[in-house]
Amino acid sequence: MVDRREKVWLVSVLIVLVILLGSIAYALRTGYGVASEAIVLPPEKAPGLFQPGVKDLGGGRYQVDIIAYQWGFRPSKVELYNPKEVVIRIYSIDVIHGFQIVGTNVNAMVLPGYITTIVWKPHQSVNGTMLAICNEYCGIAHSAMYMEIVIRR
Ligand SMILES: [Cu+2]
Repeated sequence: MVDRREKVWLVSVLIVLVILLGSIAYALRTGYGVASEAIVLPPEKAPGLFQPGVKDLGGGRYQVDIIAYQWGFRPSKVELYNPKEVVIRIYSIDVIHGFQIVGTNVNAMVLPGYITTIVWKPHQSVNGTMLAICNEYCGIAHSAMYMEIVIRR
């Protein structure tokens, strides 16, 4: 004879199991994965295809291509004049790094072999020198890994 409380627990566990397996089956069927804007770029092809620097796309739009390495960013400083939209693309040439612009919601993980793309729309009040740091521990001099983004209005 099964106790009533045992039945409740048994049914609860079965419900959770059905939801879990159903979620996994749904994810596998629909191809759900980790949300990402990452573009695959094999390291051997990167030197010719990914050049660090700032491109002025006009109308306050910029594309900033950054290489992350142990232990810095190249370029180490960029200047943007009255930016409305900044497409930041980051490529790591060695290990996993992070990219965070302090005081903003720009925060991404940079995996070697992928171009990480972030679109940043700096608020009109953003002015002066912004600090961008690596926030994934990447080695002994990780704490010294940063770059400056100078916004001029
Ligand atoms: Cu780091």
